[in-house]
Amino acid sequence: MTIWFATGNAHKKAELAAVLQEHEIRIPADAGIEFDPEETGATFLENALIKARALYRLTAEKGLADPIIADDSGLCVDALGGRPGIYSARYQGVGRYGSEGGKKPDAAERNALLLRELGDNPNRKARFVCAMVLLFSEDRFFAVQETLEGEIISRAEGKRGGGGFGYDPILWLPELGRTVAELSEEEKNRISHRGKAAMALAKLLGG
Ligand code: ITT
Repeated sequence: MTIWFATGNAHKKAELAAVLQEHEIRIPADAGIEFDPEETGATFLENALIKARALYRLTAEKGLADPIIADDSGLCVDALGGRPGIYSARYQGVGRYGSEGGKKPDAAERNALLLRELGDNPNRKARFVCAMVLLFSEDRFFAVQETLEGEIISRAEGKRGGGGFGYDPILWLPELGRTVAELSEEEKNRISHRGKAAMALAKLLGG
């Protein structure tokens, strides 16, 4: 079945497609659809629904009736009161979250900014959170939220690994002795917030 994934993030698409192998995953960019809805929600789930409904309207206008998946995700750091959380993509360091104007920091810069903000705080506990919805029409959907627990790597160590994206190089998984960026795509999908959420939806979708 064709499923539209309401994202502009190609890394997310690759991760979801690897779990939902039986299905054809399409993102707005695949069809030349401009897609950047304002994420005004107060929670991951609200933002996931905003994205899913926005793409549902756009595809319905084109006469398409395929299911929509959307994910809103981020890194929640305990010692920072759960920040950057829903603002992870817009994090600009020390409590600053930009949405427009100026040059936005790239992932490597955001990682460095976060390590600087956390400093040498001994409480390194953090988790990735992913809220994912499978939406069939405006008011019909399934929702799931999953996490991946870890610790922010020490400032001295900086970052480790070249896989994944975003904050993966700075989230250390003590049980595996590796950062998320040091996992293969398959390993990450097996344990990650997004992978586990996608597996739950895969069961609902069937083969
Ligand atoms: P869409 O909104 O278009 O889906 P996005 O990248 O802006 O793409 P979010 O609004 O959900 O997605 O922001 C999530 C941010 O949280 C993302 O840009 C990363 O910085 C971070 N993040 C989420 N999942 C991650 C993962 O698996 N590994 C590393 N960083 C992740």
